[in-house]
Amino acid sequence: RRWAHNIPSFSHLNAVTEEDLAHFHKILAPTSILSTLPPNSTSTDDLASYNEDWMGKYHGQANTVLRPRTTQQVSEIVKWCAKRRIGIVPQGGNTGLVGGGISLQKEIVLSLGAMSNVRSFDPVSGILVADAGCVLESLSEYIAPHNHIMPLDLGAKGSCQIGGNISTNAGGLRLLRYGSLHGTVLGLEVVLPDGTILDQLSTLRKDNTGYDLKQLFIGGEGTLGIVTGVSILTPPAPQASNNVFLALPNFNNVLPLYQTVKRQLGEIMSAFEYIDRTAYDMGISHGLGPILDAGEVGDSQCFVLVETSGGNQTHDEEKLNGLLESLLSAEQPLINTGVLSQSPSQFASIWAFREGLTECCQKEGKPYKYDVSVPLADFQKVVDAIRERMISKGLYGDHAISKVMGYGHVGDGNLHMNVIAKHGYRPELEEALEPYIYEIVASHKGSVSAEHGIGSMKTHALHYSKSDVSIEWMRKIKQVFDPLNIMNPGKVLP
Ligand code: FAD
Ligand code: S2G
Ligand code: ZN
Repeated sequence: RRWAHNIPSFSHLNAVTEEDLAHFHKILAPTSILSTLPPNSTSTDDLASYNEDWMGKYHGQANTVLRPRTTQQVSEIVKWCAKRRIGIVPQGGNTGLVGGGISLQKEIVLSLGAMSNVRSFDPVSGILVADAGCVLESLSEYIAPHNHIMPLDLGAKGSCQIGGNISTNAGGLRLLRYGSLHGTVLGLEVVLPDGTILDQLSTLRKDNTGYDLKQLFIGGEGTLGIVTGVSILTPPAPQASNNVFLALPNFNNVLPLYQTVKRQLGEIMSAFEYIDRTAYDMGISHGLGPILDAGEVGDSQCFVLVETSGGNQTHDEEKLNGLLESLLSAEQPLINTGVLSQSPSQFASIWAFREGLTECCQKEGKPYKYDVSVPLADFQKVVDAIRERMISKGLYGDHAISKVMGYGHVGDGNLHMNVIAKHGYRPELEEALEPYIYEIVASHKGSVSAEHGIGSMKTHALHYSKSDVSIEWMRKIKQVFDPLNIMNPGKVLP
């Protein structure tokens, strides 16, 4: 059984009893409750999707899942759990990658999935107010006819919820252009660990009155309260979107390429993604693409996807064609080959290649994921150091670690390392990887978690990226909001 690092003892918490369940039945409709306890006696299989994470790496033991439909119901559930000292794991789309949404012991899972109404959308300002359980992709579809887009996009869009995105402060493929949720979220409605409803669902662009409390819940990973409502500023849809997919002879060309692209495309550049050759070959082997002619790709060592979002299709295409020509005609071409998407479907298939890599990792085996921030110049060095490490430990090859690869959001300095365990997670593999990888990242003055958060996976690694003083004051904030430690206990803080 793969579990989080030395699971903390929740001696301060109680498991759910039939009496608790009877109380939940007073708050919720029967269809909103799944529990192995009588009178529900749901089979554990029916709870499986709530007790296992997207990667199949974390396994919870919750015997009760509650699916409230209103903020008031969330508040009443939390009040009862506070009184009875029952742990609560808020859960959205369960696509998180650090075990944050999976129970560690007998906490209940409080799923926001049944709270999926759009409350309002103003097509003039682009301000959207929605329940936390709205799936990201469905919000995109809701505002598209009004020529607006969500300010974030990620491969999990079909399942992840806006409340979960906010709680993990998800970055994704559009951060370079539209910034982080710390800037685009205007207000939140949160049920605090004592059941109080904190209604800060402001739709004001500017409101400089007192401490900005909502920022604590953005990236709070469900440890300070349950986000039930979101007010977010959505940008107008770009009039023209294009993308190019480029093959580079080697990694050293990425930096000069990034500088050239930024200079030549300027304000219309909206994404700059990196894919190393191992990840590229994996994608091809699982049917992604093809995007480039294999002959022209030759022994290219890495690939870059650049997207532009501008105001004028023709103008932007001219800029991109000019860029491609200059790259290919240079004395020392920075690229071996490249393609500019010629149609919406080609545009989509280029993005599908990048977004599909995460799924491919799951098909290859069980991935150890290290979502880190390191200086762009060190991306390849860090990936190679991990591969060397596993080789030196005799843990590289089909019997253990079959692939070590890197891809990610260059513009954010965010590298996603995926170390694939072909035959499943094994303690000796993790022991070879951790804390080695965290020490490497720290030696590059990086962050051990760029966008996926800490969850239960990295509580022991927080100190590599945050000082003792920082961690001490995070504890104080946790103590103020959740003195009973019932809200997602064992997550984020060591
Ligand atoms: P869950 O996984 O259900 O929960 C995540 C955390 O938030 C948990 O700690 C949970 O307790 C808490 N939580 C959830 N909902 C609430 C709520 N309403 N109130 C309080 N706490 C809550 N991440 C990126 O940043 N960038 C990417 O590019 C990216 N790509 C991905 C691609 C794929 C294919 C997958 C599977 C994941 C990817 N992720 C990415 C991970 C991303 O963080 C999660 O997918 C997403 O943001 C979490 O949303 P969720 O609704 O699935 O939350
Ligand atoms: C991405 C998803 C996680 C991973 O694709 O940008 O955030 O390591 C990642 O594939
Ligand atoms: Zn990412």
